Amino acid sequence: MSSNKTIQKTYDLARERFAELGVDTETALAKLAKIPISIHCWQGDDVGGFETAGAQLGDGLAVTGNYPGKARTPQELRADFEKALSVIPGKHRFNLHANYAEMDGKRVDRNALTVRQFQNWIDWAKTLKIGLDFNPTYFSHPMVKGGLTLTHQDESVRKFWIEHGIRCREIGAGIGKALGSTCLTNLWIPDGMKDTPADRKGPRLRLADSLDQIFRKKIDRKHNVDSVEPKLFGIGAESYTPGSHEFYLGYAVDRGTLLTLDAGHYHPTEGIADKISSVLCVLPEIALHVSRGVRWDSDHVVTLTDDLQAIAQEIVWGGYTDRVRIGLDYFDASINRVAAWVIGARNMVKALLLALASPIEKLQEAEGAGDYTSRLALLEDSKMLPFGAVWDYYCLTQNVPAAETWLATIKQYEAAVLSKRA
Ligand code: RNT
Ligand code: ZN
Repeated sequence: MSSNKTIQKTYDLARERFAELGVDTETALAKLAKIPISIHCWQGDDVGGFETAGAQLGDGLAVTGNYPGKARTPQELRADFEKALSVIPGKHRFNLHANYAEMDGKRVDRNALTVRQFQNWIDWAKTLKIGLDFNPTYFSHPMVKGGLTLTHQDESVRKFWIEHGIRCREIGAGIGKALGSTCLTNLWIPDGMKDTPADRKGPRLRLADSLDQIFRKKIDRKHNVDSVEPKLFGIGAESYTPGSHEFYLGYAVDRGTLLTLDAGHYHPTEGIADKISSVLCVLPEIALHVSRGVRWDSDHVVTLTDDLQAIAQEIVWGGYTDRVRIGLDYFDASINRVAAWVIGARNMVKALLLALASPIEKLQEAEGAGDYTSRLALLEDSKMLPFGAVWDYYCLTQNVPAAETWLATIKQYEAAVLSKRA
């Protein structure tokens, strides 16, 4: 592998090449260092959480694979994530789910959780100087009845889950206040129907009412902001999802929440990139769950696809870096989970770098002049620019391994730590 000197030399040449197209790579890297990615806790333990040992995942979510070494305790998950962070350039956030509560001996049910069950996470985040985000957990629980939560006909079921939503916003506010960094509390429910419903309206009206109860209390937006996450379908809910895109888009606009666009939640060929500027015409802020569906919402590890690049381009080229909270959402249990975190997160950062170092001014100039020939020509030729040299240099300046060399660190960790887990 290249020495630091080679990386520097290669970068110096690359920098000149980018400058020829009007791109200042120094500015691009300074901007890149300021974009946090909210990295999801649930890749580390297959969405298991720590409420009860060996919780059964279901309710539309599925993790496949049984690669050894998954985190079995909060301590292990924290250590694994620290290892991942040590090879991801930039300053990022950690995205918790309510089922990662630490009970400290006495079991607290979802409708009674408080920030106390997350104090260890807060203390840990403080020592790492990172922000935390949060999610209510509307799955893997006996009160999910027939796959339904906030839309259930039975008021007692809805009430339980409304209380859970209320508690989670309070927890989000507590987290945001304690860390001095606004927490995003993102709400997704699995509710839906396997087969053709006879009533599409009722569940939606109940969902709107449940959400209104959850969001009734005003919370200082400095500490917590709320978001709602639409979905087209889930396993076992193929025919109908009350919380559809149109439902939540309208809800977010009307009630002033954020909207979370998950890359796996639309028709298989429908990307979320084009939705970003569309919804940001009306919403002040949105959140993303960057994921990769393969044939369905399969939550594969994020790779550097055209879809990912289109998402990053829209955020960067639209000037939206302060209005889009970028988060990751995938879970793969068939490979080393720490590596899965790293690969997906590094790819997200790479995609942002590609967008930041693109000759966007020249592209927009050509477009403005109606010269679509030049636009297409430059768009295609710019794909051959020496981005790799800039990426390696960025890793160097961020004190993380460049190119493929990070893997050795994770393999060592696997041999020393992960492989010893039963
Ligand atoms: C499910 C949603 C949701 C979950 C996480 C675990 O389809 O994408 O965001 O993946 O909350
Ligand atoms: Zn999601």
